[in-house]
Amino acid sequence: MLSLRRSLLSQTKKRKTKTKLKTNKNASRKQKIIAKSHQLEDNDNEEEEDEEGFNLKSSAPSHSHGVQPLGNLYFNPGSVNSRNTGLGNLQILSDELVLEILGLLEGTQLGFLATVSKSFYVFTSHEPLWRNLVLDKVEGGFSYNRSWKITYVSTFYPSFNVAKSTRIPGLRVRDFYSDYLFQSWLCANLEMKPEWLERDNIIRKRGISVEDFIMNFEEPNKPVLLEGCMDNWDALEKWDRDYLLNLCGDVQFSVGPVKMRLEEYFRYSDQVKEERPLYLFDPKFAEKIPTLGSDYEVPVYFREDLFNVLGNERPDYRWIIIGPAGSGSSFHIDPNSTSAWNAVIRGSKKWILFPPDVVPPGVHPSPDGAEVACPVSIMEWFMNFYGSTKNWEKRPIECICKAGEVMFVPNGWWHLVINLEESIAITQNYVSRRNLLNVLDFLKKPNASELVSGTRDRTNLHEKFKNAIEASLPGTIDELTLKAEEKKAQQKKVSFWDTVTDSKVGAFKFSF
Ligand SMILES: O=C(O)CCC(=O)C(=O)O
Repeated sequence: MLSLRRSLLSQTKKRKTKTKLKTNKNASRKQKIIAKSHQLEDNDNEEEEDEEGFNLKSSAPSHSHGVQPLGNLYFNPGSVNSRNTGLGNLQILSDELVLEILGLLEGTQLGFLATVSKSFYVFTSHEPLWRNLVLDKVEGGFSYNRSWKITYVSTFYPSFNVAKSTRIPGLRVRDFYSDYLFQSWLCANLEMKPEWLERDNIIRKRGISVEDFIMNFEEPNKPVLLEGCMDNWDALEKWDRDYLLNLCGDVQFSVGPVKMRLEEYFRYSDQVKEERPLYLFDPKFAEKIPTLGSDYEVPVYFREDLFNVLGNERPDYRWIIIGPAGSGSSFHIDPNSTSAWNAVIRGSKKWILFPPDVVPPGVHPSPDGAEVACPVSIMEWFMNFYGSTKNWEKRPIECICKAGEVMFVPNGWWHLVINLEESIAITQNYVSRRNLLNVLDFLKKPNASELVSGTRDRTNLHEKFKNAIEASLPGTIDELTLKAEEKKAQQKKVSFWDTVTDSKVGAFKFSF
């Protein structure tokens, strides 16, 4: 592992993007970077390592065109930021805006612009620009080759000898300072810090009864990690790369905005070094490859799924999830107010969960709940916000979920998940009697057309679901409503007596 050592304190700007609820995009960047560029390291032989420093992955490239965080400029008196000189009149624009404008260009135009100045060379080399071009234009019909820029060239100009041109290492530009570009590179190449992984405060259970699960976890809406409840799955034994590649052949799976064959996805995930790796997340895997669906079975705790009454009209509910280390899901709440289970078949996942009444730091949902703004990447959230959860009154629940273990994610809980190694998992979202009323309430919100997901007919889902429940399980909604009202009344009573009694000693308390 390469070590980054202290050479500056640099405050970077917030990067924000808004995304639909239950999607994986994010935004907001504010941090102190304690790092030094390799360019500076060349002139500095100090050996001490800063305790707040970060470790880079061993696969990290030795530099990102020499880009340094802005704070380093102040360590080099007399130097001029070549970011500005090379941009001409555009230098007044923020890095985000420059990249936004470059994002409107075609690959050939970016190529021409790269020859204008060193600054344009660095900006036009920004990998997400090339990734967007490839994903927009070829919708999955590409074979990833070392970087998105090379992939673009080899896809659209197959006669161009990329092998020869890429033997020449990328240019390293002197005196180029940009927090935005530096952080993007840093987040793509950082190792998870051990202290981000060590907190483990989830309740683990093995072999509990369904009644126990309902009473202690599902009814009170609390997460739990269930061990041993997928031991009988064929998937646990069989699902390695060879098996899946053989079974799936040319079938295409949903990977972010595109569709990819498994072989191409693994080719990509073996080489990827980016801040937000593409994640394979496919809701139709069992329809495409029925064997995948029969290699696992729903754990006994989650067998009641009332959305089944909708037959083919039920919203998407099960996904196969495959991703390399560093891929994952940034903070979100699960769709349609459903609860979920997530079973790890290969690899391991770090989970962080906050209860419904605690919005995680750095996460900003819109008032109607339709959009969420959060940090650009999971790594960025760890760098900038994880530390602040240490002193929070309502600490998150955290754990590492390993192969063979199942996480129960109760409805309404915020959660973030990062794969610590290449992982394969199955997740299902479901509605049981415990959250039926919640789900019905959610589906009839005035902005249901924006909130409801996983189905085309968003506005009518409430009516359809309610009618289908009435037809299949007559009286269930009324019965549950009555029970909920009784519970509420009971809670009110308790809280009144709590005000006049000391519940710990069972005696009255008086206050004057
Ligand atoms: O990346 C993962 O495994 C977590 C998936 C998840 O959070 C979800 O499906 O809601």
